[in-house]
Amino acid sequence: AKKSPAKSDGSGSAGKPITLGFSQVGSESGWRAANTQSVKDSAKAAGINLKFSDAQQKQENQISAIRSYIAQKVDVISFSPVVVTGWDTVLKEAKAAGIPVILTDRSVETSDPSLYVTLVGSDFESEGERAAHLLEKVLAGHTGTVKIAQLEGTTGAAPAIERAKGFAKIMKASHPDWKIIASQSGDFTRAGGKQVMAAFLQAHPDIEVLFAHNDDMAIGAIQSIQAAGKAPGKDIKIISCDGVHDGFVAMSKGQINAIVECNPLLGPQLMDTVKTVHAGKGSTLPRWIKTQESDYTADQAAAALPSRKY
Ligand code: GYE
Repeated sequence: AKKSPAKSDGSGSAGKPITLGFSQVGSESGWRAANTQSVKDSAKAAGINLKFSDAQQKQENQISAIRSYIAQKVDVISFSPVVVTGWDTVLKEAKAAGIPVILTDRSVETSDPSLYVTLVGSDFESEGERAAHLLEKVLAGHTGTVKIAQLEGTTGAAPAIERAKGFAKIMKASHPDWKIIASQSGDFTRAGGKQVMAAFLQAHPDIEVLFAHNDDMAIGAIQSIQAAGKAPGKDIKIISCDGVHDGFVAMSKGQINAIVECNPLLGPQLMDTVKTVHAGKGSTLPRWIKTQESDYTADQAAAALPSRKY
C-alpha cells in the first residue's frame, strides 16, 4: 500500500503517528544501554510510536522480532544486526510488504542493496585504525617487539570484524614489530573480557598490550590483570573502544591508557531518518550516515569525564 507523506512532527498520514519497529541487539554493554535509552528518548521526543524488542544477542530473536513487525504492519523497521550475514530472507519479506528498513549501529552483508535504505552508525574500520594510532602514542619511545592480546567483540559482528581489520591494517603498514599473540572473542561483555583475559594471561604471561574492542571487556580484563598481580595501564597497556562512563573512570585512574570514542547516541539522527524515509524521501539520503567521534588519552580523561553524556 502506498503511504502518504509524514509530517515533520512525527505524524504520518492523517495525523497518525509513525510506528517504528526496532530490534535491539541485546544489553551486553554500557554502550548498548546508552544506545537503547537514546532510541527510546528520541522516539518519544519525535512523537514516533516505538515498538522495541531486545534480542539478547541472538540472531533468531532478531529475525522473529522483524517478522512480527512485518505482521503488525509497522511503518518503518530499524535494527542493529547482531552479526553481518544471514539477513537477506527476512529483509526480502520486509521489502515485499512495502516496509522500509533502516540499519542502525551495525551493518549487514548483502548482495542486494535495495534491501535497506541507509545505515546510521559508526565507521568501525576507522575505529580500529584509530586504536592503532593511539597505541603508537601510548608506546612513544618503545622499540622492538610489542606483544599484543586482542579481545574481540561478538564473532561475526560488524564492529568485531572491522575494528580488527583496521587495527591489523596499520600494524601491517607501519609496525612489523607489533605481534598479536592472542586473539579471541569476549562477546562485548565484562564477564567475557574477564574470563578470556584470565586465560590469555595463563598462556601468555608476557602480554604487553591489550586491545579490547569495547570498554566493558577492558574493564573485565582489568580484574584478571590485577588478579595476576599486574598493574593495568602500566605493566599491560590498554586501548579500548566506546568511551562509556565507566571506561572514562578507568582511564582517569590510569588503568586504560586510551579510548577510541564510538558514540551510541544515535537516536535523534535515527528518528530524523525515519521521518525522511516515511515521507518517501529515502532516496535523497546517503547510503551511510556516519557518526562523528573523537579519541582520548589518559591525560585527558579527568577533564573530559564530567561532560561525558553516556
Ligand atoms: O562497541 C559494544 C557494543 O555495535 C558499536 O556493540 C556497537 C558495539 C559497541 O556491545 O560495546
